[in-house]
Amino acid sequence: MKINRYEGYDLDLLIQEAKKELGEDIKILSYEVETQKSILPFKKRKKYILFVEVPTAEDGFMEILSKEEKSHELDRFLEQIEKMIDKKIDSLKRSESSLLPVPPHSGTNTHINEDLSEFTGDSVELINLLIKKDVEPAAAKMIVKEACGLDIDTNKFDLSTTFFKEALIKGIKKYIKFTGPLKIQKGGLKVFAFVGPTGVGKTTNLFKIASELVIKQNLKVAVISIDTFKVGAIQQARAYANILNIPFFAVTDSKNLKKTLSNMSDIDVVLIDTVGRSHYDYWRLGEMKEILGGGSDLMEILLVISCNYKNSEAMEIVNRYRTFFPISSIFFTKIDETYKPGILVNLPLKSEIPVSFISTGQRVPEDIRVLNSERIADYLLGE
Ligand SMILES: Nc1nc2c(ncn2[C@@H]2O[C@H](COP(=O)(O)OP(=O)(O)O)[C@@H](O)[C@H]2O)c(=O)[nH]1
Ligand SMILES: [Mg+2]
Repeated sequence: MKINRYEGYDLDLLIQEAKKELGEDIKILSYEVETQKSILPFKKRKKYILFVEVPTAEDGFMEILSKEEKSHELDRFLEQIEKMIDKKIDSLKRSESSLLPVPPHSGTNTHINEDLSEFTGDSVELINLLIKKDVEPAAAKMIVKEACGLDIDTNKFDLSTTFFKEALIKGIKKYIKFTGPLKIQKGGLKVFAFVGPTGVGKTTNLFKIASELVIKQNLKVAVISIDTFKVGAIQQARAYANILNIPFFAVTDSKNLKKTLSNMSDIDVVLIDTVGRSHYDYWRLGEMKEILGGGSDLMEILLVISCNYKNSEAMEIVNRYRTFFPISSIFFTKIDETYKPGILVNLPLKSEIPVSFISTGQRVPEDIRVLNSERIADYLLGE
């Protein structure tokens, strides 16, 4: 017996394909389902593997095969079935483990057990919507409550506006501080340092800001990189600086940073790029604190955090970095890579650190926006 194997994401299409190839009366032996994981949870999809018997001429001759040949044929068939059963068991084991309870940070169904008894009407709907977007329940309630009044009939809180966006803006404004655009004065040196874990988008976004300042605001900008750890990272920053035709310096200690900064009399803004240190690496974070200390009185420190992070992970990063650096704002990146942007609310609300910018993609310089309450409301209400 010969077995054909068809792989694809639509079982019906696979059956059609088999029929096209082998005729209408196909014999389906079995099929397997594999759930394929993706970094994006909503992109999870099922892959099917369909096994169909191929009606060969040999099958017709089975009757005239010798007893020995028949038993060989049977052995081969049984062997194939055994293999298929083993594979099936493996795939069942795999799918069983993917059915384990989802950790609470994912936000899935967390709203079901949430006590919303003090709310009624639209406010309940809005709170549940926020929770689905991974806003922590307590934060969702605080924000929505801000836009509520007491309903006379039920004596419960309900939205005092019919517009969700308006309600959210009110709550967000109450609890989250926004720095607005960088505050820069021509002729007075300002220094901004970008810190945060590796790969969050520090270098890329520093240059988005540099481009805006140089091209649109006609300011004199210099870039200092203290990124001495990640191989190639200085080259990346240097290449961007060359394109913008702005001065670029690589610095490895605090003395050198102080000296470099003291020679910036004709510069309006210095942007400092740093190496992405693991937030668990106290030694290296301490080393970076040491170096940045060389420009401390002038400096504002932006902590760059990717919206991809789980809430608990992001909070951990903020807590660790803030023990080393006085963080002036949180700079969010990669909003385009998540559809659950609750982190935009949870992090500033819990940490009480203001937020500054949001990076919306990889394009330099266009994919960056100053973050404000309206934008956060749009992200939370977006599909
Ligand atoms: N999708 C997406 N990618 C981004 C965003 N910001 C930066 N990146 C990408 O993330 C990667 C790491 O960026 P990089 O600036 O080198 O990170 P660094 O290690 O923190 O300096 C690069 O491929 C960037 O293009 C963003 O907002 N969205
Ligand atoms: Mg970098």
